Amino acid sequence: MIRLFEQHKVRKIKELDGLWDFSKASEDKIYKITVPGCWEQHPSLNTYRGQGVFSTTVEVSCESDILLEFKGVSHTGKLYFDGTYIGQHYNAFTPFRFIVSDVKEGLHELKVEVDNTFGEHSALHTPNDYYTYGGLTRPVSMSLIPKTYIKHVKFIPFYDSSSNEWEAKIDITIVNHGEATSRKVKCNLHNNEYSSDAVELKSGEEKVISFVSKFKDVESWSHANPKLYFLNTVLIEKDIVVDDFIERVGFRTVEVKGSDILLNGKKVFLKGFNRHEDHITEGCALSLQNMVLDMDLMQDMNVNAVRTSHYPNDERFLDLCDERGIMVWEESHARGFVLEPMQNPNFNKQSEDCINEMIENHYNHPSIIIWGILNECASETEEGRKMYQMQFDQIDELDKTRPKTFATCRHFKDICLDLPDIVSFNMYTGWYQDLSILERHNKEIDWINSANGEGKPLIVSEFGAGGIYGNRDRRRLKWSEERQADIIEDNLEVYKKDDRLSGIFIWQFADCRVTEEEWFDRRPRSYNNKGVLDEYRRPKIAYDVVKKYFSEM
Ligand code: ADA
Repeated sequence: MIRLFEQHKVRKIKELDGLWDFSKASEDKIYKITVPGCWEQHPSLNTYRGQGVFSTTVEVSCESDILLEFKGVSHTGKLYFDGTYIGQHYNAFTPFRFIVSDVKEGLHELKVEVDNTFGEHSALHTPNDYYTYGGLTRPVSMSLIPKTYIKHVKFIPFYDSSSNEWEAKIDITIVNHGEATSRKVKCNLHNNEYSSDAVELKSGEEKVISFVSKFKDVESWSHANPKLYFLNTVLIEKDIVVDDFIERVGFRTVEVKGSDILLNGKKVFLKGFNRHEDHITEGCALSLQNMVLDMDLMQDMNVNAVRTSHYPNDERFLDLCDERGIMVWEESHARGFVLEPMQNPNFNKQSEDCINEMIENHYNHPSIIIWGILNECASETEEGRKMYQMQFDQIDELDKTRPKTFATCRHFKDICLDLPDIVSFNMYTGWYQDLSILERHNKEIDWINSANGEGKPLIVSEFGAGGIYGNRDRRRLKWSEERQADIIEDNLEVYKKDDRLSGIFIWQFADCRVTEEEWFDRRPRSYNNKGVLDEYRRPKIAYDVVKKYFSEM
């Protein structure tokens, strides 16, 4: 399953999920690896870091241009079709697609060289406090597309308070890979219909057809009422529908007003978790079943928000957030870089590509209400500031409808708090620092107010403690479940009384695997053990503490 709804009823699309052949670079042994999946699921490959080749055979039912879409390859994929190099993509967490023209009817070989090694070539996937797996880790699909097809549909809702009506701007991008031609476009959303005049397209031309319309009797999207609508767009040639593109959208606005975050004009308080895409049996390639389990568990703990720490998430999980009314802080890919790795010659371009692909592909999710960047990176340095500024400017170019933030840990020395719309800070008082949580919290906010963050919404973007599942200890020593629950409760006790806050995110939802290199000595089991559940989704004592507090906040 690629999305939680059907995106095409006319365009022929085939999911290429299943068992692909996989061989490690320069080895003949063939493994059968599931797609989506991680090669680490195989007992002989569960610590393999290197290159390898995935291959499968695809059948094309009639001569056509084909569109190959990969929702995620970890971390670099080089694509070959019938032995011809087609292109490549870096970053496990954003989708990419390539078109192969004039493919004959019949069987064809699809090959992907995959690399999850570390080094200068990989500025964002590095030895880190999470694991970079290897594989075709998100869904793969092949579509037969006409020479002129719909590339993208963007839905931009806004509310006209003078007429008390929802309006939206819809941008439809069409590409013509054939001879000069003309097409018409028709859109339908909840009995609101729009038809364009004939659109002339030169050969090779890409055109955006936009229109703005009021939408009668539609309901807004919110946590309490996550109302979604299908936006059906069709491309018409001589009265025949030749292509289609279905998006699922919601009518909502999000804005910052003074020190509040407003959803549809009403103040919201975000309470939730930081969640890595990581699971004991599936690595980062979570199945829909396990995504739904994570969502059910979070909602059982009364969350209303989730932070996709520290990278763009699988679109099926974002679809779940849309359906369940879970508000999302989606984050571009970066965790914990001091200045030196940010000066990797690939860092800026790989970051720019990730942000472009994150926003272009995830823009229509109403659940995403905040874009985040550069978690705990070098925001205390002038050179780091330039990169924060550059990335925030890039987001502004792509989307002015959502507030922006970054999570800092450069306490008392951050020089970038004037840049984000929302000030977010990661605190581990009670775990890394044995101080009074209330005193340390107030000292943090006093500093923020003195460092150009005053008057902005505030989010405690991370707080928590380590607890190893099954480590029960009446002495409540650190790493026991009891002490983890105590520290989380002590923090919640402070935050629930502070109405200066607009949100809190616990670190973290579930334990996740980390890279041994550089991290094993600080991470028992080579896991980040601050999950409120372990990697099998077994709840720790802290689970019921969170459930209780979040039910009251
Ligand atoms: C940081 C970081 C998280 C995680 C956490 C921890 O705040 O943002 O990714 O590493 O610390 O567990 O210490």
